[in-house]
Amino acid sequence: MKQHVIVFLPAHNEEQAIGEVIRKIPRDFHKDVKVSILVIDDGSTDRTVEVAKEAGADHIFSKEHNKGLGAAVRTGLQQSVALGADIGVMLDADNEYPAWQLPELLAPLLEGESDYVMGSRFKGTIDGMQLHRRLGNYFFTFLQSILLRKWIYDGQSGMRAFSRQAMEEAEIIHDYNYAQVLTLNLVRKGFRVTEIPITYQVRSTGQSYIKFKAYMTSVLPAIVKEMSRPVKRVPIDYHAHQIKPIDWSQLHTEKP
Ligand SMILES: Nc1nc2c(ncn2[C@@H]2O[C@H](COP(=O)(O)OP(=O)(O)OP(=O)(O)O)[C@@H](O)[C@H]2O)c(=O)[nH]1
Ligand SMILES: [Mg+2]
Repeated sequence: MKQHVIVFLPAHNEEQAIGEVIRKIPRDFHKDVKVSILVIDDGSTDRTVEVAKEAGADHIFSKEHNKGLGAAVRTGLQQSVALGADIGVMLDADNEYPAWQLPELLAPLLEGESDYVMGSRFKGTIDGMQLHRRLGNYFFTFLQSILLRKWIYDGQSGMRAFSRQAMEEAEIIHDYNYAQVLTLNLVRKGFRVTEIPITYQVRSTGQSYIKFKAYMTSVLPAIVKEMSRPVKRVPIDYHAHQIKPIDWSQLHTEKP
């Protein structure tokens, strides 16, 4: 059965980057995969929405006020389900992540091997990440590995794919961020997580959202809160998005 993939981009004042990101998203790479694009505009005050429309976004969901990245990703998951997505993909709008690797990100879902796929920068290549960012990423990734008793390479990736069931069950318990609490939530519910290597290049435009103090005072307590909550394991349909037989030649795109 044809799989409808919705790629959603959380965006706050990304007018300089979002157009290129949208144009880079491969849309016709497999006869059984349809790709649509949804922008979650988190109260942008610049031309993010206009630029996204011009570049070919199919849906725009605008929040009147800036609510934070965690809230934006929560909305992205909910709206993707509401729009009828079989698979949802979250992609940062700042042009740091390789949109061209979308088929590789989807492959474990389309093969029925995973429910939640993260693009891993530390399994792939990284261009320009500052030392303190790198250390912060190592720390929060290691913390998640310990808490889940499962080795993770990159817990803060801005490129992830979700099965429909994972989107429906995912709970993001704070508005500031999603990266860690979402993985802790889904893995504890029994969803299978996979990481694939991606190429990453630090942003050259716009403004970073990460502020050290806010990150520590919001993210650490949220991790404690998520881990103290009981969550129910979910009966998972392991083959919900499997395409049979998978035509590999169609799932390959070249780096532009
Ligand atoms: N600045 C900001 N970005 C948001 C917000 N909500 C959603 N976003 C988007 O979330 C994505 C990730 O934000 P980034 O600031 O790039 O966070 P990051 O990639 O962890 O940090 P950098 O390494 O500095 O890029 C981008 O596409 C932003 O446009 C928000 O409230 N503020
Ligand atoms: Mg970024």
